[in-house]
Amino acid sequence: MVMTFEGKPGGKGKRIGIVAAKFNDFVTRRLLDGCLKELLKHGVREADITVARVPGSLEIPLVALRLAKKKNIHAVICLGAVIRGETSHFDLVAQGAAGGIAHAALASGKPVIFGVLATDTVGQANKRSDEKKVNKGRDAAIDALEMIDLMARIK
Ligand code: INI
Repeated sequence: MVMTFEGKPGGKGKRIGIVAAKFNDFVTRRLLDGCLKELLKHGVREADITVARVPGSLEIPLVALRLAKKKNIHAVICLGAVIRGETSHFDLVAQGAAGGIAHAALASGKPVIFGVLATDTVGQANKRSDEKKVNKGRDAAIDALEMIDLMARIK
């Protein structure tokens, strides 16, 4: 018999940290809105959500690790927007953020979710942070809750 583990995204009693970059705020504020709404919809209490705003995506990993190491935080969600058209060092910023966020998860042993958009154009970033349709902040909220449950199931 194959043992299969899968998490379910329940928010009751869950304490979540969110780190959101201010760079490209016109995108990240919509990711943050989508993320917060989804967490509340799943039963996470407002008082159990901590939000930290950092200058840019490169500052996300340090703060994500700080939050993830806190006893009273179950998972951290990282939100940012790196847009190629706007920067020549796109790859450095995108890869630095991705590597640092993965490190924060491994170093803390908790889910640290990658909700950083890396797009070629502003149009693509807008499309992935839509209030009504696709919103990667909303997806990141579900991923965080699912991962918390999955980690609890795998002892
Ligand atoms: N930060 C982003 O979040 N997105 C970007 O597109 C971006 N660009 O274009 O450079 C960006 N740069 C800032 C970087 O994350 C740091 O805040 C900065 O280098 C200071 O460490």
